[in-house]
Amino acid sequence: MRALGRVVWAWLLLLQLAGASHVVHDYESLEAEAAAAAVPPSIVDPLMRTGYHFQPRKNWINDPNAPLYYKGWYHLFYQYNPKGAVWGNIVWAHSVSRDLINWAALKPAIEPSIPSDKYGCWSGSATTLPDGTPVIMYTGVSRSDVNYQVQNVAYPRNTSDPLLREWVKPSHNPIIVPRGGINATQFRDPTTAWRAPEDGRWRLLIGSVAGTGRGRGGAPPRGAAYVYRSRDFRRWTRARRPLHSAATGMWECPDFYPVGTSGRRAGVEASSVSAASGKKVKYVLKNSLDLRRYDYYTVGAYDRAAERYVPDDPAGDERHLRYDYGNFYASKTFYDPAKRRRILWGWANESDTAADDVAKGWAGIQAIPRTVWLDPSGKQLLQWPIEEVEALRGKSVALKDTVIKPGQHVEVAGIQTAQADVEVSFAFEATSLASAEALDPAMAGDAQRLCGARGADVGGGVGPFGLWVLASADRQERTAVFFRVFRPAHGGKPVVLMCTDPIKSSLNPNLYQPTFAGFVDTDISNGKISLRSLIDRSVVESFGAGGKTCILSRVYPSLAIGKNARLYVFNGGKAEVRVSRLTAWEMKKPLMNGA
Ligand code: DQQ
Repeated sequence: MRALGRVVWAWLLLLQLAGASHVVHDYESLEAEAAAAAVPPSIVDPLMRTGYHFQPRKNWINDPNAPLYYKGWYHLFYQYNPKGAVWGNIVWAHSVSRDLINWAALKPAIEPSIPSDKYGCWSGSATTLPDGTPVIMYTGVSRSDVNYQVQNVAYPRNTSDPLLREWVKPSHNPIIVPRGGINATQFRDPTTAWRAPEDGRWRLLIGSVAGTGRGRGGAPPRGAAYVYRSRDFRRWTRARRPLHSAATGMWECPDFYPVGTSGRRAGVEASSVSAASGKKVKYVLKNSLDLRRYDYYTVGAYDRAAERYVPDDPAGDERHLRYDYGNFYASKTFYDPAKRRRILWGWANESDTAADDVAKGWAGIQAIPRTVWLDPSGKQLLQWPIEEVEALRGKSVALKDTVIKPGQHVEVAGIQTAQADVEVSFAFEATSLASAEALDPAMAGDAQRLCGARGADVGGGVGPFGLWVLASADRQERTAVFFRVFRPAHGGKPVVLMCTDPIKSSLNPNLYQPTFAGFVDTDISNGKISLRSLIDRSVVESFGAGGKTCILSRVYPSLAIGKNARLYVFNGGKAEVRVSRLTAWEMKKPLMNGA
């Protein structure tokens, strides 16, 4: 009881610490625009504010930075504008949590204060030194005229403070500057460093471009992840060649880490991998493509002697595996020593207008943290919401062995579903695969185009089947999350498409409502597939086939708000589909930075 009291007290204290308010003063023109734009009331309705996704009390947020675990506390830093709901004045906001679900805001950890970060404290990562001290390396913008980018470090002032409230920038900053042909305006977002047990040297990556101009035939310049090495975390030298590069344009927020090949969920701490144990791991290289604003990764091998990375799939850089086929960017993983897992954080921007954001007073959330591990095939990652999120589950309803006939829908009633967690297993007769639609070869490599052409309301063979979430009672508004099965033109195994179609998600006409889609690399010949959707008022985060394909979508209903939001299972195909089991839980609101 006493212990519980202490925890509650600690939370109250932290909530007080979080109370510092900020003044909006330099967004007059946007504010005026917002006032003139007759923002639909639903956008500013507090019921549209996400309930259990990470967000501060107000204002703009983007990239998650330097997630780490220290003395019993999880820390998340993030890009934050203390002065308004659009990007600008960027500082590192700082929040702490015991469980990755309940968060308390502290004062910003890193703000412009030295010549080498005077014009911005941009993204970066944390590394835990051998004595347990975390060190942050981040990008500082040191000239405003050309966005000149350098890398700085910051250390905790007091390592006995588990909340790491104060960060000190040593006088030897900046510690990495863009020399030797590096494009100084495209040189940012250092990764967590790793140390090879054999030589004790630190390595890290910095996102950049190789060369200055465009490639042949107007191709974008090569995105590049440069390797820097150091013995003392102070003097860093660049390896001659980048770890990897590809003709994709600028690589923001690179991430590079080992994953075990056993198929188990356990994570691998990068500095624990020796030459010998390296045989039991593969590596993941992720880059955030500035040109597309999506996060792409490949799985491959790391040649430690040559300091080079080679994707297993030679066409991997063009094939574009994504963490998430929706709105998810600038992500970053960290190794959680408390539960020996690797956790992925990613930023989800709004899909409304900047004027809407100013009117709401907030913009941006972080996706629910996901555990990531290597699929047993070795070809891709699997992702699943961290188990802690299940502590928020409240009242539930279930469906069992429910047949959804072609063209039918069934309501999942009895709980509020504006803030919910839904897990569903679908089944259909394997013989119905004969009625699956033919796959247009022109779209066979482009899930998004395919879903754009064969959206949720276009009848099919096997599928579309799935969920209508955040739906109004008359279903005028609804966001469809669904699967659709295709027969490839030249035979071979059926192709499964997973889509989120928000075309009908709102009566508000001013929204960006693209369909999002990815293929699901699964064997559907047994007629079974699962779906989980985390619904949170203006976000739907979905995990297909146990986390093989993930799609996060921002939606802003105008009718399906609060108690008026409904949930349905639907089947728009010709084949009968059975819900073997569906459970939907109401989700409670955790402590969220005083929001
Ligand atoms: N956001 C940061 C940059 C990074 C970009 C600036 C990615 O460091 O490249 O806020 O969203």
